[in-house]
Amino acid sequence: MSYQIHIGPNIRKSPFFESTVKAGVKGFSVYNHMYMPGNFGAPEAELDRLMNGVAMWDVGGERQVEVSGPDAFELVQYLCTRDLSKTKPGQGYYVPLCNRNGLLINDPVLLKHDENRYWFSIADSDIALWADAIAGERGLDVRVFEPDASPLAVQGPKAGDVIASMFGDWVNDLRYFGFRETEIKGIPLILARSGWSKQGGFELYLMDETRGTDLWDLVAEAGAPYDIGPGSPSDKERLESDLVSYGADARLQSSPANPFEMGLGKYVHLDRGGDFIGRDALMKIEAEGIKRRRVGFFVDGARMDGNEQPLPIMKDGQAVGILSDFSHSIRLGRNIGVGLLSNEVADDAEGLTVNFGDDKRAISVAELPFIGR
Ligand code: THG
Repeated sequence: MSYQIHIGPNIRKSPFFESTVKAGVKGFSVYNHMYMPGNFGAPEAELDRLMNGVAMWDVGGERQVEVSGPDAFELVQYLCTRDLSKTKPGQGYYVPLCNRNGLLINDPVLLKHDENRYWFSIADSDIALWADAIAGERGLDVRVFEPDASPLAVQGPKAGDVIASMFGDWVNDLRYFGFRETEIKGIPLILARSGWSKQGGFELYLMDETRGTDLWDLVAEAGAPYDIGPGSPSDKERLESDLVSYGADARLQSSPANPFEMGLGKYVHLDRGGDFIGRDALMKIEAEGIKRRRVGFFVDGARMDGNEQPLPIMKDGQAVGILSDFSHSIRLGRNIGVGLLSNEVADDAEGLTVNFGDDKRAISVAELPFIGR
């Protein structure tokens, strides 16, 4: 059985698209209406580069939503549950976003360029339309738009060596989520210490979409002595490290969840003063207490690699939670996953099962993160 996603005008190509095709991409997913490489046909080598060497990932689908203008801070603060009063230019912040019902709609990194200019580096959901409508309704003097900026991630323990060899040793002084505007060979970009793994690394936000191939080639060349190679955000690593995936672990349309359930309550500052989107709903959710929470799972039995949709977790014939994502952890030698489990069974989480088609597996609760506590 084989399928094809047609290349057509309703899904965009990343500026690194041609380079990833040349590098042997074997499968794409779609993220923010853009093709995003999912694998290069060598899962072991791809994972090994991330864990022990250095990998480069086309994550151009992590689109930027710019908010700029005199009321930029006011709008951004109104959209975020997190208190941004002490934020600094040149620094990024993880800012889960909620709708007015207190449900997660995205979990971007917010880059603060200056007091009047911000980028939301978004996960997979339409944020610009939402943000611009709210700005309009509130009469705020801002522009909300998608700038020409496409991240290329360089991840792994040797990422620092590669990036320092290209840009200089100053890159190692950047704090986590810190960033600086720079250029290389006339290619404008923002260099950040960030990336969706706990193996360390950087992201280069290309700011001229016509130069994707040039930037890709420069990184590949600088990385060659370190055996750099292509890859993509790793499910295995993110599960071991417990990074949240908006889209897999929670998604408004298919598995709605609030930030307290997801373990993201530390980014919800209800008593910071001032109103914000979702505040009333989140106050109520907090007062009533959550009924389920994010936990890790071990899935018994032979090696299994991932699911497409959240799966119901059963106990005594009742659905008591969802397994949102799982994979085989090579480091632990076990199948691991994350999901949401009802409080009612959390204290006595024996006898839990998940059906993978006809294959019924026992699962048990595990402490998060699996690795790196
Ligand atoms: N890089 C960029 N944009 C992105 C992502 C990225 N947009 C989409 C998606 N990834 C956003 N989601 C996350 C989720 C977690 C983290 C980063 C982006 C992350 N979390 C750390 C953790 O949970 O330990 C740190 C959180 C914190 O400091 O508060 O790194 O990867 N450009």
